[in-house]
Amino acid sequence: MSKLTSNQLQEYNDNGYVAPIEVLTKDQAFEIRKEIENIETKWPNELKGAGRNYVHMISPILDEVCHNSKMLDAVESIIGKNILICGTTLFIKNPHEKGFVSFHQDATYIGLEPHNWVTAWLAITDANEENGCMRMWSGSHKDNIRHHEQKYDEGNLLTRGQTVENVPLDKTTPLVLKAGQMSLHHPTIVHGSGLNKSKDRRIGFVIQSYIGTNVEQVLGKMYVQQARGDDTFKYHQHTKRPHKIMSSEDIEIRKKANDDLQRIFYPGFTKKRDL
Ligand SMILES: O=C(O)CCC(=O)C(=O)O
Repeated sequence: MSKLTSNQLQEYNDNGYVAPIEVLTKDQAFEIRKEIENIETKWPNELKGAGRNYVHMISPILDEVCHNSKMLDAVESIIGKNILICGTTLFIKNPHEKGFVSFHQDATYIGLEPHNWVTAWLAITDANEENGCMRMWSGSHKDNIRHHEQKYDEGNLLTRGQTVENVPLDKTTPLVLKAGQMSLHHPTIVHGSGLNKSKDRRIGFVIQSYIGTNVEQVLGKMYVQQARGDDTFKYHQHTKRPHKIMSSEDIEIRKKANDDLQRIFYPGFTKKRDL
């Protein structure tokens, strides 16, 4: 078992995140990158915009990552042994593009209650200050949900450009990771990330999120897989794991899942981000 140590747990409780956690070797991370780029090459529209969600449903390789025992051991230390995979997202920032993520708290718009869940950000490439790694406002998870402006600003990778304004940058810490390492962050920590100013892509594969089976979706419907333990609550629709890349059956269920996710991200909003 590679559970979090008591120091790591303390770090998570005090700061709202813990990192780095070793998950994959650099070569294994590179294999994941190749899988992502293989999908982008063969199915060019599949991983654009909303297509960056629920990617584990169409690729056995990405699916396998979500069930990685090192990730699950660490997650279990935080949310307990009954764990569901409730969504994945690729946060890709290509060089020379305007992608950034405004400061926000995930719990504000994702509809998962209570907050017995944690987000795992796995670095597929290195993530550093030059290529726009996440910046965390340590300790901000201890406060309530803050006001978020819906800014819809160009390049913002968040759906509605949800933004906590006036975050003191000097109080935020860059979350630097090597390819294959992961961070875990709390539902209410304020975090964001800047532009990629390097010459290569920055890719994060994010399990968004691992949830305890006691967590409900209060804004709509999400599709889950059992990662560990039992689901006696049965709040969510369970889906089966993919056995081959892009099977038509998996594509269909992913489309449903993504349509439902859009309804969660845009409740009552007619304006949508340009994809
Ligand atoms: O990848 C990024 O830069 C931001 C990701 C993020 O906001 C998240 O995983 O909650």
